[in-house]
Amino acid sequence: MKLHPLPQQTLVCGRHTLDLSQPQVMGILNVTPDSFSDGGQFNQLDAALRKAESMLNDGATILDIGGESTRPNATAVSLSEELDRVIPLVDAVSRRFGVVISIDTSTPEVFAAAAQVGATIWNDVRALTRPKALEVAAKLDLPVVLMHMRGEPATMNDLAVYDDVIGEVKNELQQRVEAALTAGIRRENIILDMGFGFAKNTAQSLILINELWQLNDLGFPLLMGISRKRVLGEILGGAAIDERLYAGLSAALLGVQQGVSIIRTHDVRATVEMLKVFNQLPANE
Ligand code: 7PJ
Repeated sequence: MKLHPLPQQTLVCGRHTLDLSQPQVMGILNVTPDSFSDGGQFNQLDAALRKAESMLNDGATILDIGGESTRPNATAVSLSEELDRVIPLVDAVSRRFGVVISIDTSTPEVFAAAAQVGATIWNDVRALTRPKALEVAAKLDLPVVLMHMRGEPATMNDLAVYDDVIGEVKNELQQRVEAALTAGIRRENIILDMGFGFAKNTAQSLILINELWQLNDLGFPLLMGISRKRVLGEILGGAAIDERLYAGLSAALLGVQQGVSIIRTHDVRATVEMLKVFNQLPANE
Protein backbone atom coordinates (compact mmCIF):
# COMPACT_ATOMS: atom_id res chain seq x y z
CA MET A 1 0.00 0.00 0.00
CA LYS A 2 1.85 3.04 -1.25
CA LEU A 3 -0.62 5.86 -1.14
CA HIS A 4 1.39 8.43 -3.07
CA PRO A 5 3.68 8.28 -6.09
CA LEU A 6 7.08 9.89 -5.78
CA PRO A 7 7.97 13.09 -7.59
CA GLN A 8 11.41 11.69 -8.45
CA GLN A 9 13.01 8.27 -8.23
CA THR A 10 16.61 9.25 -7.62
CA LEU A 11 18.54 11.91 -5.77
CA VAL A 12 21.98 12.77 -7.10
CA CYS A 13 24.29 13.66 -4.21
CA GLY A 14 27.62 14.55 -5.80
CA ARG A 15 29.40 11.26 -6.57
CA HIS A 16 26.57 9.21 -5.03
CA THR A 17 23.04 8.54 -6.22
CA LEU A 18 20.26 7.58 -3.83
CA ASP A 19 17.40 5.42 -5.02
CA LEU A 20 14.23 6.97 -3.69
CA SER A 21 11.90 4.37 -5.18
CA GLN A 22 12.09 2.80 -1.71
CA PRO A 23 12.39 4.80 1.54
CA GLN A 24 15.98 5.50 2.63
CA VAL A 25 17.24 5.61 6.21
CA MET A 26 19.30 8.55 7.44
CA GLY A 27 21.19 7.67 10.63
CA ILE A 28 21.81 10.46 13.13
CA LEU A 29 25.41 11.01 14.17
CA ASN A 30 25.52 13.85 16.66
CA VAL A 31 28.80 15.33 17.76
CA THR A 32 27.57 17.76 20.37
CA PRO A 33 29.68 17.63 23.57
CA ASP A 34 27.02 15.60 25.40
CA SER A 35 26.81 12.89 22.71
CA PHE A 36 30.17 11.12 23.14
CA SER A 37 31.31 12.42 26.46
CA ASP A 38 34.03 9.93 27.26
CA GLY A 39 37.03 12.19 27.10
CA GLY A 40 39.54 13.52 24.59
CA GLN A 41 39.26 14.35 20.91
CA PHE A 42 40.59 11.05 19.62
CA ASN A 43 38.17 9.06 21.75
CA GLN A 44 35.28 11.14 20.49
CA LEU A 45 36.24 10.70 16.86
CA ASP A 46 36.83 7.01 17.35
CA ALA A 47 33.49 6.52 19.10
CA ALA A 48 31.68 8.45 16.36
CA LEU A 49 33.36 6.35 13.65
CA ARG A 50 32.32 3.14 15.39
CA LYS A 51 28.78 4.45 15.61
CA ALA A 52 28.89 5.37 11.91
CA GLU A 53 30.07 1.90 10.99
CA SER A 54 27.37 0.21 12.99
CA MET A 55 24.64 2.36 11.43
CA LEU A 56 25.96 1.50 7.95
CA ASN A 57 26.00 -2.20 8.79
CA ASP A 58 22.42 -1.81 9.94
CA GLY A 59 21.39 -0.38 6.57
CA ALA A 60 21.60 3.41 6.78
CA THR A 61 22.34 4.96 3.36
CA ILE A 62 22.79 8.50 4.66
CA LEU A 63 24.59 9.66 7.80
CA ASP A 64 23.45 12.99 9.22
CA ILE A 65 26.31 14.65 11.07
CA GLY A 66 25.45 17.55 13.35
CA GLY A 67 27.50 19.66 15.76
CA GLU A 68 24.90 22.19 16.83
CA SER A 69 22.16 21.41 19.32
CA THR A 70 18.75 22.77 18.33
CA ARG A 71 17.10 22.03 21.67
CA PRO A 72 15.03 25.01 22.86
CA ASN A 73 17.39 25.87 25.72
CA ALA A 74 20.71 24.88 24.10
CA THR A 75 23.57 27.35 24.15
CA ALA A 76 24.77 28.58 20.77
CA VAL A 77 28.00 27.14 19.39
CA SER A 78 30.61 29.34 17.78
CA LEU A 79 31.59 28.80 14.16
CA SER A 80 35.05 27.52 15.06
CA GLU A 81 33.63 25.13 17.62
CA GLU A 82 31.10 23.74 15.13
CA LEU A 83 33.82 23.35 12.50
CA ASP A 84 36.10 21.59 15.00
CA ARG A 85 33.39 19.13 15.90
CA VAL A 86 32.08 18.38 12.45
CA ILE A 87 34.87 18.60 9.88
CA PRO A 88 37.31 15.96 11.20
CA LEU A 89 34.44 13.48 11.47
CA VAL A 90 33.09 14.20 7.99
CA ASP A 91 36.58 13.81 6.59
CA ALA A 92 37.13 10.50 8.39
CA VAL A 93 33.69 9.07 7.52
CA SER A 94 34.03 10.12 3.91
CA ARG A 95 37.47 8.52 3.54
CA ARG A 96 36.49 5.32 5.26
CA PHE A 97 32.93 4.66 4.05
CA GLY A 98 31.21 5.22 0.72
CA VAL A 99 28.10 6.71 2.24
CA VAL A 100 26.10 9.84 1.58
CA ILE A 101 26.86 12.37 4.31
CA SER A 102 24.43 15.11 5.23
CA ILE A 103 25.30 17.94 7.58
CA ASP A 104 22.75 19.22 10.08
CA THR A 105 23.73 22.88 10.18
CA SER A 106 22.33 26.31 9.43
CA THR A 107 25.73 27.92 8.94
CA PRO A 108 26.92 28.22 5.33
CA GLU A 109 30.61 28.19 6.31
CA VAL A 110 30.13 24.85 8.04
CA PHE A 111 28.36 23.20 5.13
CA ALA A 112 30.82 24.61 2.59
CA ALA A 113 33.77 23.28 4.60
CA ALA A 114 32.05 19.91 5.04
CA ALA A 115 31.34 19.69 1.30
CA GLN A 116 35.08 20.16 0.67
CA VAL A 117 35.77 16.97 2.59
CA GLY A 118 32.93 14.89 1.15
CA ALA A 119 29.52 15.92 2.54
CA THR A 120 26.86 15.98 -0.17
CA ILE A 121 23.55 16.98 1.46
CA TRP A 122 22.86 20.18 3.40
CA ASN A 123 20.24 19.50 6.06
CA ASP A 124 19.07 22.83 7.42
CA VAL A 125 16.41 23.10 10.14
CA ARG A 126 16.34 26.84 9.35
CA ALA A 127 15.68 26.19 5.64
CA LEU A 128 18.55 28.36 4.36
CA THR A 129 17.43 31.54 6.11
CA ARG A 130 20.84 32.59 7.47
CA PRO A 131 22.80 35.22 5.53
CA LYS A 132 24.51 33.76 2.43
CA ALA A 133 22.90 30.34 2.94
CA LEU A 134 20.85 30.38 -0.27
CA GLU A 135 23.76 31.71 -2.27
CA VAL A 136 26.22 29.10 -0.96
CA ALA A 137 23.73 26.28 -1.54
CA ALA A 138 23.11 27.40 -5.13
CA LYS A 139 26.81 27.56 -5.83
CA LEU A 140 27.58 24.14 -4.35
CA ASP A 141 24.73 22.60 -6.36
CA LEU A 142 24.10 19.75 -3.89
CA PRO A 143 20.78 18.57 -2.39
CA VAL A 144 19.33 20.63 0.45
CA VAL A 145 16.74 19.70 3.07
CA LEU A 146 14.43 22.63 3.75
CA MET A 147 12.73 22.01 7.09
CA HIS A 148 9.69 23.81 8.42
CA MET A 149 10.18 25.81 11.60
CA ARG A 150 9.01 29.14 12.93
CA GLY A 151 11.38 31.54 14.66
CA GLU A 152 14.42 30.08 16.36
CA PRO A 153 14.70 27.07 18.69
CA ALA A 154 14.57 29.46 21.67
CA THR A 155 11.29 31.07 20.54
CA MET A 156 9.63 28.44 18.37
CA ASN A 157 7.29 27.01 20.98
CA ASP A 158 5.50 30.36 21.34
CA LEU A 159 4.93 30.39 17.59
CA ALA A 160 3.11 27.05 17.53
CA VAL A 161 -0.23 28.69 16.78
CA TYR A 162 -2.08 27.53 13.66
CA ASP A 163 -5.62 27.68 12.28
CA ASP A 164 -4.75 24.97 9.79
CA VAL A 165 -1.48 23.18 10.59
CA ILE A 166 -0.99 21.29 7.36
CA GLY A 167 -2.06 24.20 5.15
CA GLU A 168 0.22 26.65 6.92
CA VAL A 169 3.22 24.30 7.01
CA LYS A 170 2.68 23.68 3.30
CA ASN A 171 2.49 27.40 2.49
CA GLU A 172 5.53 28.24 4.57
CA LEU A 173 7.53 25.44 2.93
CA GLN A 174 6.39 26.67 -0.47
CA GLN A 175 7.78 30.12 0.39
CA ARG A 176 11.17 28.58 1.18
CA VAL A 177 11.03 26.63 -2.09
CA GLU A 178 10.42 29.85 -3.96
CA ALA A 179 13.31 31.58 -2.19
CA ALA A 180 15.54 28.63 -3.07
CA LEU A 181 14.52 28.55 -6.73
CA THR A 182 14.93 32.32 -7.02
CA ALA A 183 18.44 32.00 -5.60
CA GLY A 184 19.29 29.51 -8.35
CA ILE A 185 18.96 26.25 -6.43
CA ARG A 186 17.86 23.57 -8.86
CA ARG A 187 14.46 21.94 -8.30
CA GLU A 188 16.08 18.46 -8.38
CA ASN A 189 18.14 19.41 -5.32
CA ILE A 190 15.22 20.22 -3.01
CA ILE A 191 13.95 17.93 -0.25
CA LEU A 192 11.23 19.08 2.17
CA ASP A 193 10.66 18.26 5.82
CA MET A 194 7.60 19.09 7.96
CA GLY A 195 9.80 19.66 11.03
CA PHE A 196 8.43 17.54 13.87
CA GLY A 197 9.27 19.13 17.21
CA PHE A 198 9.89 22.57 15.72
CA ALA A 199 7.07 25.00 16.51
CA LYS A 200 4.45 22.26 16.79
CA ASN A 201 2.74 20.95 19.91
CA THR A 202 1.57 17.38 20.31
CA ALA A 203 -1.94 17.91 18.94
CA GLN A 204 -0.51 19.73 15.92
CA SER A 205 2.07 16.97 15.37
CA LEU A 206 -0.70 14.38 15.34
CA ILE A 207 -2.56 16.36 12.68
CA LEU A 208 0.68 16.57 10.69
CA ILE A 209 1.24 12.81 10.96
CA ASN A 210 -2.29 12.24 9.73
CA GLU A 211 -2.20 14.69 6.85
CA LEU A 212 1.38 14.91 5.68
CA TRP A 213 0.43 13.26 2.37
CA GLN A 214 -0.84 16.71 1.37
CA LEU A 215 2.77 17.93 1.22
CA ASN A 216 3.26 15.74 -1.87
CA ASP A 217 1.38 18.45 -3.78
CA LEU A 218 4.53 20.57 -3.54
CA GLY A 219 6.29 18.03 -5.76
CA PHE A 220 9.47 17.28 -3.78
CA PRO A 221 10.80 14.23 -1.91
CA LEU A 222 9.87 14.36 1.78
CA LEU A 223 12.06 13.71 4.79
CA MET A 224 10.64 12.94 8.23
CA GLY A 225 12.47 13.15 11.54
CA ILE A 226 10.47 12.15 14.58
CA SER A 227 12.86 9.65 16.19
CA ARG A 228 12.87 9.86 20.02
CA LYS A 229 11.22 13.27 20.01
CA ARG A 230 9.24 14.68 22.90
CA VAL A 231 5.94 14.41 21.01
CA LEU A 232 6.31 10.60 21.17
CA GLY A 233 6.91 10.77 24.91
CA GLU A 234 3.75 12.82 25.28
CA ILE A 235 1.66 10.50 23.11
CA LEU A 236 2.81 7.66 25.37
CA GLY A 237 1.86 9.56 28.49
CA GLY A 238 5.33 10.55 29.63
CA ALA A 239 7.78 7.98 28.19
CA ALA A 240 11.51 8.63 28.62
CA ILE A 241 13.78 9.05 25.58
CA ASP A 242 14.80 5.40 25.50
CA GLU A 243 11.16 4.25 25.65
CA ARG A 244 10.00 5.92 22.44
CA LEU A 245 11.21 3.46 19.80
CA TYR A 246 7.97 1.69 18.93
CA ALA A 247 5.98 4.90 18.82
CA GLY A 248 8.63 6.41 16.54
CA LEU A 249 8.51 3.40 14.20
CA SER A 250 4.73 3.64 14.03
CA ALA A 251 4.86 7.32 13.12
CA ALA A 252 7.57 6.65 10.52
CA LEU A 253 5.49 3.89 8.91
CA LEU A 254 2.51 6.25 8.70
CA GLY A 255 4.92 8.68 7.02
CA VAL A 256 6.24 6.31 4.36
CA GLN A 257 2.71 5.16 3.56
CA GLN A 258 1.92 8.76 2.76
CA GLY A 259 4.97 9.23 0.54
CA VAL A 260 7.93 10.07 2.81
CA SER A 261 11.20 9.08 1.08
CA ILE A 262 13.78 9.55 3.84
CA ILE A 263 13.44 8.65 7.52
CA ARG A 264 15.89 10.41 9.85
CA THR A 265 16.45 8.25 12.91
CA HIS A 266 18.70 7.28 15.81
CA ASP A 267 17.45 3.69 15.53
CA VAL A 268 18.65 2.49 12.16
CA ARG A 269 18.31 -1.24 12.58
CA ALA A 270 14.74 -1.12 13.87
CA THR A 271 13.75 1.33 11.15
CA VAL A 272 15.31 -0.78 8.39
CA GLU A 273 13.43 -3.84 9.66
CA MET A 274 10.19 -1.92 9.85
CA LEU A 275 10.73 -0.77 6.25
CA LYS A 276 11.26 -4.35 5.08
CA VAL A 277 7.60 -4.99 5.81
CA PHE A 278 6.63 -1.94 3.79
CA ASN A 279 9.07 -2.60 0.92
CA GLN A 280 8.04 -6.21 0.46
CA LEU A 281 4.37 -5.43 0.06
CA PRO A 282 3.53 -6.49 -3.52
CA ALA A 283 2.69 -2.94 -4.58
CA ASN A 284 6.04 -1.59 -3.44
CA GLU A 285 8.53 -4.07 -4.88
C1 7PJ B 1 15.44 17.32 12.60
C2 7PJ B 1 16.61 17.70 11.99
C3 7PJ B 1 14.30 17.01 11.80
C4 7PJ B 1 15.69 17.48 9.89
C5 7PJ B 1 16.90 17.73 14.13
C6 7PJ B 1 16.34 15.93 17.07
C7 7PJ B 1 16.48 17.40 16.89
N1 7PJ B 1 16.76 17.77 10.64
N2 7PJ B 1 17.52 17.94 12.97
N3 7PJ B 1 14.50 17.11 10.45
N4 7PJ B 1 15.62 17.32 13.95
N5 7PJ B 1 15.77 17.54 8.56
O1 7PJ B 1 16.84 15.11 16.31
O2 7PJ B 1 15.68 15.56 18.08
O3 7PJ B 1 13.20 16.69 12.24
S1 7PJ B 1 17.67 17.93 15.67
